[in-house]
Amino acid sequence: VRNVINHPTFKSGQATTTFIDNTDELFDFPKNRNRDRGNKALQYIADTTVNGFPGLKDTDKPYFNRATIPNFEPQEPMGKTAKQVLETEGTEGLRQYILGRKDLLLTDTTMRDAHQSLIATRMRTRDMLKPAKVMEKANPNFFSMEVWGGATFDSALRFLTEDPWKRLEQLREAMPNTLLQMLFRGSNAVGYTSYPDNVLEAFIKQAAKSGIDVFRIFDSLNWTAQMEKSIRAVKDAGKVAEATMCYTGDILDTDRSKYTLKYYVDLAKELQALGADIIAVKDMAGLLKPQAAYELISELKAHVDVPIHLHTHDTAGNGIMTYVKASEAGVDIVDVATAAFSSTTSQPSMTSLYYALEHGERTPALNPKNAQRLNQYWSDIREYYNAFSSGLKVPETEIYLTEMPGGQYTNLQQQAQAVNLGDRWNEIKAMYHEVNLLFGDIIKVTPSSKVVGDMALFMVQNDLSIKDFYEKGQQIDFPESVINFFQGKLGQPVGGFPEDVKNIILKDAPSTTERPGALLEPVDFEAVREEIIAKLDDDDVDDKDVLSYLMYPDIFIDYRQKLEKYSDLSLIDTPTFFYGMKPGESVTIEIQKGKVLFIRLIEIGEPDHNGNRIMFFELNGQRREIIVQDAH
Ligand code: 3PY
Ligand code: ZN
Repeated sequence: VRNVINHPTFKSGQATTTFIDNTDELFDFPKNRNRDRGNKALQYIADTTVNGFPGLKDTDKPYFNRATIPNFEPQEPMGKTAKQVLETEGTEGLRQYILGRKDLLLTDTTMRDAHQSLIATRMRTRDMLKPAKVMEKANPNFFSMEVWGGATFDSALRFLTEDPWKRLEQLREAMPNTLLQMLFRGSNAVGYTSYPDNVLEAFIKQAAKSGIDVFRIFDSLNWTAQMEKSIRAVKDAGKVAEATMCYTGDILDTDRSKYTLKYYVDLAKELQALGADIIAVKDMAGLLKPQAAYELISELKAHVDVPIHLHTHDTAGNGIMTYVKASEAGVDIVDVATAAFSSTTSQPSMTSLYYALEHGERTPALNPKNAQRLNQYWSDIREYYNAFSSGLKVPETEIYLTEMPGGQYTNLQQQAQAVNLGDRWNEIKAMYHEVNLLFGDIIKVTPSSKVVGDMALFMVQNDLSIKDFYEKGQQIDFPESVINFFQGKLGQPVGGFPEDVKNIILKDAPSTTERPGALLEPVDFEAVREEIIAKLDDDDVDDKDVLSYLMYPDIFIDYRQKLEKYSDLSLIDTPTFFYGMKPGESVTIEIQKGKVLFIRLIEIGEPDHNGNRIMFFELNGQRREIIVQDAH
């Protein structure tokens, strides 16, 4: 009826008796995602209970403590926060504010790199949102919180059925006085491939609008040509361009001549000339040893006048020492995580660093007691995700040889397990090192690190040695990512490609030395919107959806279909989201403020001859039956 009375023909009084029969659009009913939320949630819980969560072993739901926020005494900020400075005095004011601080400033990576590097980026928005407001009150003096970018965008859509944009906007609202920071992969944005310049620009503009203040922009080969456009776009948006140098090798090893102290100082000068507001040293694999940190930071401070922000991973166990030496050399900001999400492949612990620097000139303005209190919450949250922590349990100094990024470590291990090479992990790591040398000793960070990882897996899987590569390579088809890399699709590595290796890999395939983004046609955003609407048969597609689709086309469509089938899954508690329910168990889902679904699983029926099971639930006291196809 609503379609009829709102139709222009009807409104203008021109509808005749054939109006309904001849007007097809009257039968286009708007989708109502909220309709029948209860049944949709039950369907998700039933499916997960019977068939498990993708990628998790079939286990009974473990018992978890309920993560609650402990009491603490709110802390007063020391004058204006960095966010307030940016808002009132702009990027130049912020630069001076950072340089004028004596204390070592901190960025909290718990909600981005830390969980990316420890639990395969599986942390859900609800677990971040719950403490977000109080984190700002407990510790208002952080320089920034890294909460977005890197793999979080992909993971939210692909594994968590969440809208990454919504996460950002919710965190923005919860933390109005803190700079929010993201990791931006230069020409690869938050994906693994190059995007046209107008996509990068639109993405940055939207991210700024949705809440990002500080953009850490890197290129996976340190090729500044691929960072320039993004730096410009961030500055045009009035936000902070943190241009990044990825650190690899060892500047103090005189046998290695590629990534030297001079190389980094020259690169920093170049980034400053391109308009960097801050320069980040991104030590993604945790290779920057303490003494090297001292020398690198001292030289950078002597040669550039923008602040230096240091990022490391604690894989080898020397992270705190590296930060202490960097602090002595005058580094301005460093990245840390809450203790429960720190150490090994993640960042060093914020409270460990605090105590390492206590009573010194550069003691961070952290309230360690509050940080410890809130860490109780994070410890319980970490338990929820235990099944995804397959990484290191202890420091691994072999990383100095392997040079594998913290964010890749758990992922590659999972990839190896998926192709039944789990027990050859040590061989894979050794091969990763050999492949890196074969490729000419490249910077390894997403997506170039994935190329090295894919090749290492391929070599081990096919029992190939480097000698075999040279002898039989002409007859071998190499993985697609490796071919793309040698074609120049990720850009140009420092010192170029080794020609002999390139010929063996490419055979007759063409290659380019041009910037890949310059070869791509600009995207017509309206045409893409139409394409999505057609695929989804739903015209509820906004600018953010278009950007998500451009990053991950199939995954975005899949995400929207899951959303349609199950409704908003972010409302389900994390243990139930991953493990479903046990017979006899009750859970509650608050679908709106004050509107709560009480769910009890009564019984799981036996499968019929088609493998269908009936799941008997109680929803707000009423019996409901849900059918699930048992995929076992
Ligand atoms: C990412 O690009 O996701 C990274 O964390 C690189 O270190
Ligand atoms: Zn990192």
